[in-house]
Amino acid sequence: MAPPNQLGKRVKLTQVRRPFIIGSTAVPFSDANPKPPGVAENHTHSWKVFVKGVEDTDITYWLRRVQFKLHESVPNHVRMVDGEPGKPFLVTDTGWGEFDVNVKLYYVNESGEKPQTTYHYLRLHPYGRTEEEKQAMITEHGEVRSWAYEEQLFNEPFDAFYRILTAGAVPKGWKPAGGKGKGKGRAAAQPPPLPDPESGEVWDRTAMIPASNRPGQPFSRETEAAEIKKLKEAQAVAEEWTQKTLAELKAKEEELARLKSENGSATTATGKAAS
Ligand code: SLL
Repeated sequence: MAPPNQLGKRVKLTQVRRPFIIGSTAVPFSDANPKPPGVAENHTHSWKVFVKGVEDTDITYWLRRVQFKLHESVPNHVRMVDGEPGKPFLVTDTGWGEFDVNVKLYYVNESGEKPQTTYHYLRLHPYGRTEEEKQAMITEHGEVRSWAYEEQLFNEPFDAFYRILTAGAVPKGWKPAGGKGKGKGRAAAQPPPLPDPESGEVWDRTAMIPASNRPGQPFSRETEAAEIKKLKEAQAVAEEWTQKTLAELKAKEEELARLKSENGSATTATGKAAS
């Protein structure tokens, strides 16, 4: 971490959000995915676990390195991966079992942020709440994907880091043409103007997400809309249950009140009779 006095002040009342993906992909060994020589007899799958940008955009301008802590049965189970611009932070290996991967994110020095830990469960087998969901996961070579959309929030970032985060969007993989942006090459170094927000294009150094899904790019506004629809439907079901339960409760309370009053008048009647 850079010493705090070099980071400037914190930018108050400001939050910068950056989407990213944590995921794993596993494939069972088969003719289509042969076991490499030297891999242990009991290993059944090859797998990879990664942290990367949505649409494979660069995230190394805010994320410097990732430590993947694997299950202790995996040789050399703590893997440190340094960022390479535009490439995922990636670990590949083989094994026989599923486990929780401890994923520690190290931010760029200018951020002044401490590392943060998150988790990802490495899946080898199709999963889901229903048999149908599990079946839907099975692909041609038995590949199992467990990918999650995440958002990194930077609250009141330091001035120097805020400037890095907001230095300006550039098309994916864009490099200034000619030199390092000094002297003559300078005009050519300006990135083109931003695309129309509705175009669905995704640029580096932004929080953009694509308009629709494509193979290998499952997170988009389309996915978001489908998720919102599912949540609304679930909310409607939950509300219906609540109404039904409340109606039942009311009926029971009325019944209780009726029985109590019947009981009360019976006691009074008995009391009167006895006196
Ligand atoms: C289980 N909770 O007990 C899991 C642990 C561990 C899987 C699974 C090691 C591979 C290797 C491996 O696949 N470990 O020997 O390199 O089911």
